[in-house]
Formats: sequence, structure tokens, C-alpha cells
Amino acid sequence: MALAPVSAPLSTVDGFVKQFLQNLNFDIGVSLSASSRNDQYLALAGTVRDYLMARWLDDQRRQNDLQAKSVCYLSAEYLLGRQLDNNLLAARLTDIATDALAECGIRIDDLREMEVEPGLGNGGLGRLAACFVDSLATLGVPSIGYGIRYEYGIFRQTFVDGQQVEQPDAWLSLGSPWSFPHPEAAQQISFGGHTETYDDRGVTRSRWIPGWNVKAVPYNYMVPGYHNGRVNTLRLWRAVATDAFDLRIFNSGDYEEAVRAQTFAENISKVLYPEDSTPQGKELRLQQQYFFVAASIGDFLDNVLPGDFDLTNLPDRVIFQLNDTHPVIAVPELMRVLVDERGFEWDAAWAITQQCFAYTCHTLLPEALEVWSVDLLGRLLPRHLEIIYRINDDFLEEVRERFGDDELRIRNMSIIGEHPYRSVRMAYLATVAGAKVNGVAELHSQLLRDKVLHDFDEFFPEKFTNVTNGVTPRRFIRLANPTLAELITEALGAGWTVDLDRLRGLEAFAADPEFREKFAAVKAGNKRRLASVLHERDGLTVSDDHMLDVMVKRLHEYKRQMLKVLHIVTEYDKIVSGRATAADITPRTFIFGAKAAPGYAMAKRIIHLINAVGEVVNNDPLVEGRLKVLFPPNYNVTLAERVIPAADLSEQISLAGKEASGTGNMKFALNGALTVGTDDGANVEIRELVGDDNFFLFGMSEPEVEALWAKGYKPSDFYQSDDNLRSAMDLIASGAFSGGDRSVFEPILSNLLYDDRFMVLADYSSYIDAQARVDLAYADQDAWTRSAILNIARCGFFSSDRSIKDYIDRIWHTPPTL
Ligand code: 26V
Repeated sequence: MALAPVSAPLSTVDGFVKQFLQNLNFDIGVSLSASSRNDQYLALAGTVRDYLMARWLDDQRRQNDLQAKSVCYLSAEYLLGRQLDNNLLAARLTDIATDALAECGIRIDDLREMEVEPGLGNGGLGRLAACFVDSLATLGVPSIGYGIRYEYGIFRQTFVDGQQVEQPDAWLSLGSPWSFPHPEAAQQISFGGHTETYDDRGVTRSRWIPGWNVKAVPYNYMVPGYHNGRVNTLRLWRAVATDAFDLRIFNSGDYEEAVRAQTFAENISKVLYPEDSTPQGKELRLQQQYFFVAASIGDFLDNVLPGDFDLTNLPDRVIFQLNDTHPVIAVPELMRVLVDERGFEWDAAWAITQQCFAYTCHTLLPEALEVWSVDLLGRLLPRHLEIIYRINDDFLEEVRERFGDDELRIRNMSIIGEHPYRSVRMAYLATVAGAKVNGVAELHSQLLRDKVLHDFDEFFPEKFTNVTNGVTPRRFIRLANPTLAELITEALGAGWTVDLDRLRGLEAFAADPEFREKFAAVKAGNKRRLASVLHERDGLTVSDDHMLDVMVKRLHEYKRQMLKVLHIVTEYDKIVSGRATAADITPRTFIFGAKAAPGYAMAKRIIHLINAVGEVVNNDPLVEGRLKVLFPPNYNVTLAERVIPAADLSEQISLAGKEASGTGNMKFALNGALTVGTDDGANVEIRELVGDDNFFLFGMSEPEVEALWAKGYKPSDFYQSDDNLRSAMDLIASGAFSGGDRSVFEPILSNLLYDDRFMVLADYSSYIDAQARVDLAYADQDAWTRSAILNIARCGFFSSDRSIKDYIDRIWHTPPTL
């Protein structure tokens, strides 16, 4: 039965008003006149939800009927951003809702501001997962996103005296209108205990006798496709104590212990680990990982597949995509289910498992490759450790067969590492188990094959492939930049939102002075909008006539925010030392957005320095307001949607060979910012597409970086031989930005001078040259605008729809079922 009772009237203003008021009265329990903004926001969200519901149920029914092969995207992070606008857009309800609320005397913008974004991710990896579920729904691919419903997402960043202070992100505290809990569909997840062998009709088998368990309760989120009537599901798991656990302790009369047990269980989904790039090896983190993948596999097998499904055919029905190593414990979990619970022989189970997983690697930093100590893993998941050992034994046997007793090779390829302690190398496990392994940009995939996973590439070259990342044009053009979207539609007609290659059509308009003028007006409008957001949010002032030079991304040494700081200090230094007057300097506002992992001391120091430089530069009368440094705290998806469309210049300045892809770089180019960047990650592909004339390339290439390391890199040589660099660093060292205290930023400077792992000093002079080219180019505003338009026209490739199509063609083989 097709369900559409409430959806028909909702597509009219009157119907929408009626449903909105009904939700306000009956779901929220208030009258319009007594309602708060939050009440109104919740009722509005409920109304949008009601509209999508029929389609959602329809979709679930259709997926059930079709039994088509599905993608299960396993990701510990989804950095979703606000939902209201996205869902209105997908459902074509934006205008209707705006008018309906106006009839109730409510400005929809005021309600938009009420939504706290679900920040269930750290940075690029989590945001990519959110873009991918959007594209999967828009393309109509049968799929489920699986993850964790953290009670606290990424911390809220504040600054106290310029230093980062983290506050908890209680994103659920005012209600969570977009999710549907389903306690009846909970999965029981076990941990600890021991294994034992037993005789099964003459065959010795192993089984797991767990020590404790928790319940995984699914919370379903709607993921509407754009204008296609499809609504997919994002299923995030919450940990709660199991009844049995509770009851046993209750019966023993130990109330306090029962409450403690509950807290212990619920801790598992309590908080997102705010680290990125450097795994901490914490037990709770492994609990989170196993918790969500065991629940997801259990859910798929129990609830998505029909009861009588023959699991021999599992690869025809599912591909589990592993978003980095975080979900890799799913591999031994599926083996355990097949062998221990469903009676499969080892080899048959392994053949199935190897076809059901694919692995995406998102890093090149060796310290980011996750390992778990055998000790910890064996304590928490003893049966899984046994299974991993067996997988490794079989695999190393194959390596021996192929390469002979090459012990060095075998040690290097072993899933079990021995130093500095015995540990499971999760990336290796994923590579051995996965049908495919992909990097996230051409350069990154190549470096994976050549370096990080070189031996594996020799062993199974057919496994390796590339899928260059992408971003959703719905959120990052349509929602974030509505005036640009209108201008594009005016020029190209509708349809480009789901076929981003059509942006090519803008090339012709780049030559049209009238179009350039309109584009410049859009950019100016976006700058004014950002100015008003930053003024209201943080009391910051953005001048109309400045170039907006933006660096927003997690704070990490490899991303080289320090290079940006040295550029700013160099400009400032020119003025204070009398080498230039303020009038010689192109007026620029530098905008930073960056959170540092709470335990990453150097990153936090760099944040402090950026704020300190801002404090001095912004207030020095010699500068005459021509340089400004702004660092709004708590950069998140919501702020990104305001900052990116306003930017003139996009800073993508990581050391070549370190940034796997980057996705901010794509968002900026698609919003008409020009990039100053190294040949790293997807920058390489952006530059190839937009052309050298429309991109400011600088710095060493990856092979040059390697060559300099091999030769012996001495950062102090660069300091000694470059007057500008020496002077800028000396200015920081002098205490000019720390009230005369020379000790505050000394650790940053000595790190640059004597270590400089990310070769900031080696690329400094090339960067300063590139910035001079930027100034020159910016002086010709009309030519700059032309370049900006060409950037947009040539970056359609970076739609996440294209990424998903590549995954389908190269890895998943799960065609859309529209
Ligand atoms: C590691 C860990 C360790 C434990 C705590 C939580 C955590 C979270 C993430 C990671 C790995 C970080 C890998 C990552 O974020 N890579 C980024 O992925 C983006 C999407 O592919 C890509 O654009 C960025 O270049 C890449 O740095």
C-alpha cells in the first residue's frame, strides 16, 4: 500500500500551517501564543518529518521488496551539520514552509538558528561520510549508513586569553526532532570473557563465552534524496544497559551497583573522541568500534535480510564499506558470526567475508595508522583475536608460497606487529580482508601503493584503486550559497545540482562582463552576510573592501597553519620595520577556523599564537586596518556554510604527500575562491582541472620533499639564509606577540628551527612568492572574477555524486534502484 495521507496537504501553505499548528499543540503541547522559539523549531522539524515519512516508509518497503545489493557504509563519524534546511530543500518545501510560518507570524530564519548541529565527527572524514549518504540517497542507491549516536559530539571550542578551552557539546539537550529510536530492534553486544573449544559431532570448534554485554538501540535518521522522493536511512546506535544485567544486580539488592552498571554501559556511546589523525589506543574507543559494527552487522543479517536467506550468497546482497580503520573489527566479527553462529566452515566463511568488505584509507601519516595491542584486544574480544591470528596465519602462508621464506617481507606484512608491543595492525587486516582498497585522491592512492601498503600492492595489485573525494552540491552550493545557485540556474537552467558537470557551461559566461558583474555582486553579498554573522556571533568586524583569505580545517602541524602565520607576521613585520608602509599592502582579512585535539599541545600553542598575532596586528595603528586576523571560535559545518561562500582565497598549504585529499579545497573552488596550494591531495586534481592560470601553486612536490629528507633537511639553513623569514621568526621570538614574554611561543619556534617535520621553513619563500602573485592578481578585480568563475565551471568533477558513481563502478557494483 502506498502511504501518502499527510503528505498531500503539506505541499500547500494551508496544509503546512495546519500540520505545523497540530504538531505544536499535540506533539510539543503548547499553543502558538505561548510557544518558545525552540517549541516552534521542534514543531517545524516535525512537520518536515511528517512530509518525508510516507516516502521513507515507501522506500523501506521498496528496498525490502527488491532485495537488491546494498551498501552498508560503516563510519564512526558523521559530521552532518544542521538538518532543517537540507531536508526542506530535498523535499522542495523551503518556500512553502517560509510562507506558512510567516502566516503564523514567525520568521523561519529565527527557527533555523535554533538548531544545534549534530557534530558527530572530527573533520574531513566525518563530513565526507555525511556528503556520501546525501549522494547515495540522491542517486537512489540502496544503502544504509551505520554509525554511533554520540551523546556528546565534537567539543565546543572557546577561547580564554587566546587559548582553546573545550566545552561539552550537549547537542541533544533541547530535543532531537530528526531521529526515531527503535528499542524493539536493539541488538545485544557482548564483550570480554574467554573462549573455549568444544566437540561438534567430531569437529573441534571454538566458542566465545562473553563476560558482559550491552544493548545497542538504533536511532534512525531520514536521509532524503534531492527532489527524487527517496529517503534513505542513517542508523546510529546508542548504548544502554541490558535488562538482564540490571535485573541480576537489582535482585541482589545492590542498587548503587545497578546504577553504576548502567552508567558503564552508556559510556560507550557517550562521547566522540576528539582526536583526529593520532589514534590514542584507548579501551573505550575499541569498545565503541566493536559496539557499532557488531550492532550493524547483526542488524543487517537479522532485520534487513529475509529470515531464510542463505548467507553463502551474502556478497550478492551487501558490501560493507569501511570508512578508515575504525570499523575494521567488523571483519573478524562477520567471520565469528559465520563460523561460530551459523556453522560455516572457515574457508567458506573467509571466501564470503573477503567479498563483503572494502576499505577506504584516509591518511598517509604513519602515526595515524591504527593499531590495537594484542593485550587489550584479547581482553575485550578474545574470540576476535583468535580469528585475527588465524586470518594472519593463513595469509602469511600464502605470502610464503609466493615469495619463499623472505622473513623480512613476512614480518613487514604480518597483521600482527611486534614493536614496540604486540599489536594488531588494523589497516593491514582491512587490506587483507577487503575486496578493494582505495585512497581518496589520485596522489594519495598512488602513495598508498608505492609506500604505505607497498608490499600488499605487490601481492594483490588488483585490489588497489582510487576514488577521489567529493562534496555534496546540495549543502555546499545550494544551501550555503543561494545567490550563486540562482545565478548559475539563470545561466544554465535547472538540473546542475544533480549533474555538476554541467557547470562547464559557465566557462562561456566567464567571458561575459555582465555575468562577471553579477558574480562579483554575489561574492560581495556573501561577504556582507559573513560580516553580519561574525558580528553577531563573535563581535568581529569584517571590512567590505578586504580580500578574504581563509584557512579553515583542523589544526595540525602537517596542514601548516604556521606557514600562514609566518606570512601574516612577514606582512606585519614589513610595516613595523619600515620596509613598507601600510599603503603598500593589499588590504586582507585572514580568517582562521580550527579546532585542536585537546591533547595536542603543539596545535594548541599554534592556536594561541594565531590569536596573539591577531590581537597585536588588529590593534596596531601603523597597520591602518589594512591587515586583520580573525579567528572565530568553534568552526563547524554551520559556520563553514557562511565562511566558504565569502572567501576570495582558499589556503590549502599542507606539505606535499601528507594531506590525503582535503575536501575544503573543493568546497572553496566550487564557491569561486582561488586556491593558493601545494601539489598535495586533491589540490593536484583541482589545479589540473582549473589550469595553472587560475591556481597559485607553490612549494615542493612530493618527490622533492622526499629528496630533501634524503639529503638531510636542516631548517636552520633556511632561517639563516632568508632575511624575511629570520626577521619574522625573530619578531615572534622577541615577545612582540606575548607582551614581551619570550618563553610563550619559544616551543613553536624551536620546533621549526630544529625539527620542522613538515618543512614549513623549506616552503616559506616559495609561499611568500605565491602570495605576491596573489596580490598582483587581486589588483585586477575583473580578471580575478573571471578566474573565480572558471574555478566553478571546471570543478563539477568534485561532486560527491561523482565519487559515489566511482564507488559503484569500481568497488560496490550496486546500481541505483530508482
Ligand atoms: C583517526 C582517529 C584516531 C582515533 C580517534 C579518532 C580518529 C579519527 C580519525 C582518524 C583518522 C583521520 C583520518 C582523516 O580524517 N583523514 C582525512 O580524511 C578526509 C576525507 O577523506 C581527507 O579529505 C583528509 O585529507 C584526511 O586527512
